[in-house]
Amino acid sequence: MISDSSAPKKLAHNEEVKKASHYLRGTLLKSMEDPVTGSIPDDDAGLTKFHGLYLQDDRDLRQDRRKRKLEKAFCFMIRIRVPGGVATPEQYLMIDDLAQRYANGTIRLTTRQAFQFHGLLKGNVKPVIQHLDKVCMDSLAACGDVNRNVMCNTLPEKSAVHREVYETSCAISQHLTPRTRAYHEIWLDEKPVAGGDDEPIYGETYLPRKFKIGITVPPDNDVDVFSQDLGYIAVVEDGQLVGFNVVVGGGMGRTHGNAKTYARLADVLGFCTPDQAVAVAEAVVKAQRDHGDRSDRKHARLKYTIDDHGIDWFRQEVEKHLGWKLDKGREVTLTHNSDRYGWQKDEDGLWYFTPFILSGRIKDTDEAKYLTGLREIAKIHQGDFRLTPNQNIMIGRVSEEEKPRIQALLEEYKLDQTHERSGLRLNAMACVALPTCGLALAESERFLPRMIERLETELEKVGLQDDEISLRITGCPNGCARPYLAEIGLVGKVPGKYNLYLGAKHDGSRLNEEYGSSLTEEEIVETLKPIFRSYAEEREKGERFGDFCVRQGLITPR
Ligand code: SRM
Ligand code: SF4
Repeated sequence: MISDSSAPKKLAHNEEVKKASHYLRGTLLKSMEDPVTGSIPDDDAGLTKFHGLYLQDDRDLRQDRRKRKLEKAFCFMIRIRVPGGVATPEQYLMIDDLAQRYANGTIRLTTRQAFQFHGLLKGNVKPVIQHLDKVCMDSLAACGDVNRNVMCNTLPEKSAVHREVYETSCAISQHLTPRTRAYHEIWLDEKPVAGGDDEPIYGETYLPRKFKIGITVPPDNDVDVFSQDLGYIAVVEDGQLVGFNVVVGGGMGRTHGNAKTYARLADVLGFCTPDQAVAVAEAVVKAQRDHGDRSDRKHARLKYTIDDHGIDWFRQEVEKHLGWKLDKGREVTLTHNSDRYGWQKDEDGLWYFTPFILSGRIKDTDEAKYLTGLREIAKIHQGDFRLTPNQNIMIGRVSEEEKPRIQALLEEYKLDQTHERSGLRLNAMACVALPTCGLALAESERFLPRMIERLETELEKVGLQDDEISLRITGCPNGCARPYLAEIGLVGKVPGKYNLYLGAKHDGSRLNEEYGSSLTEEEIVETLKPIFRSYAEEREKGERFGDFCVRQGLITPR
């Protein structure tokens, strides 16, 4: 049979669910109230993502519960949006309180500057959302086929520029937040409003796939701007923000064994002024809305739309929506995609402290009580908190007067011990993976401490303990900790085995490449040992580990 390539392709099931959902309502109200099960039907579970919720189950308990003929230990993960990554102490205290009362007692800082709770029982979802609303926080559009949390460089030292780029990220976030009242009706018990819903930007089927935006200010690239569907790189002249280089089509997600899926860095689309940034975001979103592949979710991100049609075609589509032409991108220099720890001062004389939080998991342990410590800080803090793109939380805008009291609490709760950490540890991230992530093929967050310890031992032997080498681990190839932008990336293949990637550039402008496949912990260490040794002995002055791997021909960048 001859296939007709011009025939319309069958839409992915999610498209039907979105269309039938009446602007993200589905039967959610009813299924969330069903006391018989801790779960909800699949189609509703698809819709909860747009409300910032994931239906999960504790995978550690699966086997035992199966044997005992019990349903899975269902629970919800909620992702709380923090546009631009800035939260008030009052909001932080609410997050802390809700984590204790309704979730598993820990707070998870994500790689996109959001908060997450794990282990919420179905009946606790609504009270949590209602409490969040009291401090002007929400989880709407934290997940789903819409624009997600807009990321923003934490930029402590240039307060005036930070204010502007932060305001831009909030303006974009607000402009692209879905207009449906479903969230307010389902979770906040608000009455339907006359006239019904309208989604002027998205339409009733929203986007073909998730959409991510991040803004950075050179030389920082903490947001990994080239991994975003849409990225803005600030152009600052004489201390003034003059505009942004706009980049499009980045993404990390791929699938093992499927070469049609790949990580991709964003291309430069052009330059816009600060007051054009929101319009550009809307135009890019609309172009992807109309041309993204709605038949195959593995081919639906903007990166594939651009590769299918070309960047020049895409620019024309965006400019059609804009009604004007983008300028050419300007010269910018990025130097690092990491966080900077310890105290830093801004141009207004305010202080910022970034402690290191392993995998972004804020909890109390026998060794250190970070959860209690940050709570005590939030109780007296007059400034803000800034969630970083590397799963840390910065205590921001501390006055000279307030600093000694904050410092005393940092010491009391051992949050000030950054200087005792190795360069590898301070540049390490891991995604959540097991036991909550339904897609995990291997451990990640729970594997990271051990992997760091083993590699630290080897690095110390060759005198590299202080060298900044980035290590990012994920439990599957989806790339939630942006592992393809790490100098050492480990990506889960099956339980206990990982693909090893080497050679990304420390400024986030070059992807790494696969160096070893399906390696055990022991094999990873044995593979890296000689490379660490030759790096220590043969590197050129100032040469970073990723660059060394490329120069030595260990991998060939694409
Ligand atoms: Fe992610 C799916 C966790 C950042 C690419 N991600 C998931 C889910 C929701 C699993 C699921 O669909 O059932 C994970 C929930 C785990 C759990 O138990 O909490 C999950 N992703 C995370 C977080 C929490 C990882 C972390 O340790 O911080 C991050 C939350 C960010 C946020 O606040 O919004 C997170 N995810 C990312 C990033 C990094 C980024 O955006 O900068 C990526 C790679 C960038 C990209 O999108 O290309 C990422 N997550 C994915 C993908 C692959 C998407 C793709 O294009 O193929 C999936 C799977 C999917 O969408 O089908 C996914
Ligand atoms: Fe889960 Fe994979 Fe994302 Fe890790 S990378 S949180 S295992 S989806």
